[in-house]
Amino acid sequence: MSRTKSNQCVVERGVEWPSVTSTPSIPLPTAHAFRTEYVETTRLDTLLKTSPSHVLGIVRHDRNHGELRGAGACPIVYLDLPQLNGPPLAEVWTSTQPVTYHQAEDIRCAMNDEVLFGALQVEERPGAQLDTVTYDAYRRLLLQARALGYPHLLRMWNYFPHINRVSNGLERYQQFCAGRYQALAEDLSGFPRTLPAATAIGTLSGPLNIHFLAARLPGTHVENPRQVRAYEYPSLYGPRSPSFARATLRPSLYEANLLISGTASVVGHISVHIGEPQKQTLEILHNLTTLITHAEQLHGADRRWGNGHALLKVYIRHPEHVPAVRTILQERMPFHSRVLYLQGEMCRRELLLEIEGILGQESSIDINRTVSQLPGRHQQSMVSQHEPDRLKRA
Ligand code: 3EB
Repeated sequence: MSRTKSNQCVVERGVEWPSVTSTPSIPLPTAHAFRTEYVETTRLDTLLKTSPSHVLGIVRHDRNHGELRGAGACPIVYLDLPQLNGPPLAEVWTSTQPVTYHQAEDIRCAMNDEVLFGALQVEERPGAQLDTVTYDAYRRLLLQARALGYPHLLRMWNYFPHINRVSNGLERYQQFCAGRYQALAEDLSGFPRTLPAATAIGTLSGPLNIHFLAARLPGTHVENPRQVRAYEYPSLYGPRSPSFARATLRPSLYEANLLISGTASVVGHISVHIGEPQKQTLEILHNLTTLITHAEQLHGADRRWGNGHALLKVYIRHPEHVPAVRTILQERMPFHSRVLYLQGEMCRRELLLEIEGILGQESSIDINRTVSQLPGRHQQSMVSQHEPDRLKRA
């Protein structure tokens, strides 16, 4: 096992697990519908120039950005979530399949044969209610995704400022939840079981900023046995429950992805370890491991996520908590991962951080398995077998 102690390094690798099996594998072609990577923003111009039709989208975390040349119709998301470690990084979504772009009104979409990456920003006009603004945005994005042939939502990201501020007698997060619930309950087929994984984070400024991943084929939504389903939270947290699943699994021919929602120090439906960033971090790791293990149990355990790729985003309310959180993650992160730290506000005042992630695993044919055992694409393990034990000690 090797660990990189890279205190200056921006994107850091977590603990690397040794390969669990010693069985040789035959790698399949690395075709993928999407992959995400953190790229230094100074490299974006070059990237867009060299692979213009293979970029699905870009998520930037810098407030003072210059215009990107060569971006054309590619959806670019700008979030005022100051990065807390190292040189500015953008999250870049690429595809090995050619990408086509579509813009209708303010919804910008990039599509390939399997998935659609979409983004929209809606200014909140003075006097407008956030629930109405959210309802309208969700209505339109659902309509658009369906019209383009991608009716299945896999993952939603929601950002807006002053998430904990009360206006008109209701916290803005609760207003947001009400609008989102209304639109999805009316229009998402199979609601609430088909709800996608999601993030909702408060930015320091900006419009209501939503981006999402939708697909031609449905994903599998996964819940966390340690947590109450968010869409079944009691009304204590707001008149309408938060509409999301804890994770979405997307299996495909050459790869599998687990899209993990913003995960907080919530057990059951209760926020735990109030005022204690270290303990919240450990609780989140416990939640993540439980979720990943659960996904593995549901969908088969013949995969090694230990040498797959994982991108994590850690949202932190108070920048001064970064060193403590980072020390824990460097020591205990159960898989090989790149971690980006951003300053943002969680939807409950007492939550100090939240971690989301995208795990990816390329298929590889295990030559000890027969071909008949290989429909494998639906039976992919989420983590190396070592991780649950390790995290139990956490
Ligand atoms: C929680 O577990 C923490 O409203 O979309 C995490 C991820 C949270 C997504 C959302 C909220 C959302 O309830 C909060």
